[in-house]
Amino acid sequence: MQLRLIGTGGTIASRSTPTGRVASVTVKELLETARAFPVPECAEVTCVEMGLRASFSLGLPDLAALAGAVGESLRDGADAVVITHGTDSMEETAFALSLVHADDRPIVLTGAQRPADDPAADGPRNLATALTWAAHPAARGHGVSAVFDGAVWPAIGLRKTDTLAPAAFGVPGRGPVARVDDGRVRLIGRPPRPAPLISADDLGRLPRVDIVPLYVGCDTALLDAAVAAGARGVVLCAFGAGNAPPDVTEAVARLVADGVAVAVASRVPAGATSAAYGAGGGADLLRAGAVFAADLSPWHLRLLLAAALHRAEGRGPEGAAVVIRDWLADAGHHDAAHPWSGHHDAAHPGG
Ligand code: DAS
Repeated sequence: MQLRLIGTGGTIASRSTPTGRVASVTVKELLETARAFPVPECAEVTCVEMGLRASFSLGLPDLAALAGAVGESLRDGADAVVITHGTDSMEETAFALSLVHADDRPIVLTGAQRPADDPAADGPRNLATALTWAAHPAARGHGVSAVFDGAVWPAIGLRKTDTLAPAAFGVPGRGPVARVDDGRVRLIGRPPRPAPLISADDLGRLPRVDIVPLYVGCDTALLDAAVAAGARGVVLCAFGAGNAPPDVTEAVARLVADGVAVAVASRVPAGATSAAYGAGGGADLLRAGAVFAADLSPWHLRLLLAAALHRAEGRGPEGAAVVIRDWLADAGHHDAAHPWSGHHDAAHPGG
């Protein structure tokens, strides 16, 4: 059993300094600290250092490089890849990798909420747990997952749900796919796994997609600014199940007509979007040409929309919407058509 361990930095690799926490612990050192806990004895672990970075400073070219390193590790014959990563953007990296990798061999991310020099550091145990899950036969076919505080979470739907607590992650509305307790794996479920949409290199050249939050009293200034900055797509972080004030909905119709793709996620952490309300709300957003994307978080939907625009090159917002709907169906979201979807593609209301 060959495991490849890739270090990218984050709190798991950080120590306190007079100017704040800074990543300075190499992935080899992290592996040594993890050996204080049960780690798979049958596995030979080789380490690759990709940089000691805070995950809140990563960009898509960094994710492309990481996806490339994962692909290289698999081509080298690794049976699984474990990545140490900052928690702040782990959900985006995990989702981005899931858009790229089709292999049955597991890709597992982990990190820590407490730095390496904390007397109660959680990183060593998390890393040992991640190695145990990665090496276990039950992990095969799961695609990308994240291991934290004994729970194994799927990449799709993953969210950081607590700023500081050791149980930092969750998939709202669903449970973990497995638990690992004292080196023993307990499998809970296996969510559907859509086929990859893009290559590792594509990740570094996706079109710009911005996320625009909606809030009481908001206007269309941020939406227009995103498009002026070059966004080819916008994700609305919308009210409730996917509603917007009427002037935002009017602006969405204008943008879609101009070839800008608009997708709808919710400000609410759990539950699916649903194009239910008129008076400028979700039903009108749907008629304006926005695509609804089940319960994807704004951060995941931003990556999915960018990948869909890349895939649908030249086919505009409707081409991207088709890619998103197909992907959502493969991910298990089988929504019935909305009777109120009006003139806009009533047979495919957008998830
Ligand atoms: N919040 C820190 C972490 O958990 C910083 C980061 O994401 O890199 O790693």
